[in-house]
Amino acid sequence: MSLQWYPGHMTKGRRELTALMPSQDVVIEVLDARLPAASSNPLIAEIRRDKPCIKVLTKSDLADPEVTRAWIEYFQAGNVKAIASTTARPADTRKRVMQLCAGMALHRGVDKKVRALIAGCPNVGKSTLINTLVGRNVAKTGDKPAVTKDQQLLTLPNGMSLVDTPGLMWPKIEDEQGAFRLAFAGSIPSTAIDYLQIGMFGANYLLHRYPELVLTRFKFAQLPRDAETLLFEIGKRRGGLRAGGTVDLHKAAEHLVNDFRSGIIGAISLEAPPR
Ligand SMILES: Nc1nc2c(ncn2[C@@H]2O[C@H](COP(=O)(O)OP(=O)(O)OP(=O)(O)O)[C@@H](O)[C@H]2O)c(=O)[nH]1
Ligand SMILES: [Mg+2]
Repeated sequence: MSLQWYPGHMTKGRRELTALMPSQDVVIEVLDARLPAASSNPLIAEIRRDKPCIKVLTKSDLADPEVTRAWIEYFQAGNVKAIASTTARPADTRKRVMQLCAGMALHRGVDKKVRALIAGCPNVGKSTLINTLVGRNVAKTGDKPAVTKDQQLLTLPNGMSLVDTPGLMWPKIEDEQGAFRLAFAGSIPSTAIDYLQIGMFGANYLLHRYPELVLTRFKFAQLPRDAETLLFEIGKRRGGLRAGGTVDLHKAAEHLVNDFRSGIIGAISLEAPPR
């Protein structure tokens, strides 16, 4: 699967990010804690170069805590710091990001106001993080990709400036596994990729990596033998049985994708750091 989804505003977003970068002290790169590698946009690394960076692994409430810890450790290096965040603990996130920002912009002098920009791929939680840092809802958020279409500059009470930026996708996604992870988590819209394909990917992954969560969530006596059987069984349980005993697998896939995204199946990570 080679995927092409590159809305017009992303070309503008990329240009604006490049123009903004030189004036900034810190880049807050937002990654989805469930897929920190697949949601790392190489374009952002390219534009950032060696500017100090805080990698914020958002939605950590939805990710496998042990795997998230491994990612945090994996990312720490020189002028790159990594932390996990969740909307369940906003005060914690605010405090840690502020402390790191202050520490990383020290070269400009203690009395200088820190300038930070927030970047990342679509739907990872950039605007939500802005709202957490500002302490009220100043940026529009939504549970689908490409909600933010323009840069938004905000000033915090302490004088620090923060820029929210539109999610940036790659012009062409070549890595099939990465594309499936992004789609399963909701960073690629369901209009750009087939739901059934995403559902099959998810079903396969969950069966292999989190079988016990699958058993519990869908109350199976035994584990379905493959991805298609899992979708079939989900379809049956959710009233997707059609006349003649066939199941609408598309509907079943949609159920599985939505269950995963909402966290109802459990705390699940889609990838672990290389060892
Ligand atoms: N469970 C959970 N959901 C979160 C968290 N942070 C953000 N979200 C949800 O993720 C979705 C996307 O959040 P946004 O802040 O709009 O994402 P964005 O990166 O600004 O997206 P674009 O502007 O489209 O690029 C929203 O439905 C948020 O409520 C979190 O820590 N936990
Ligand atoms: Mg946004």
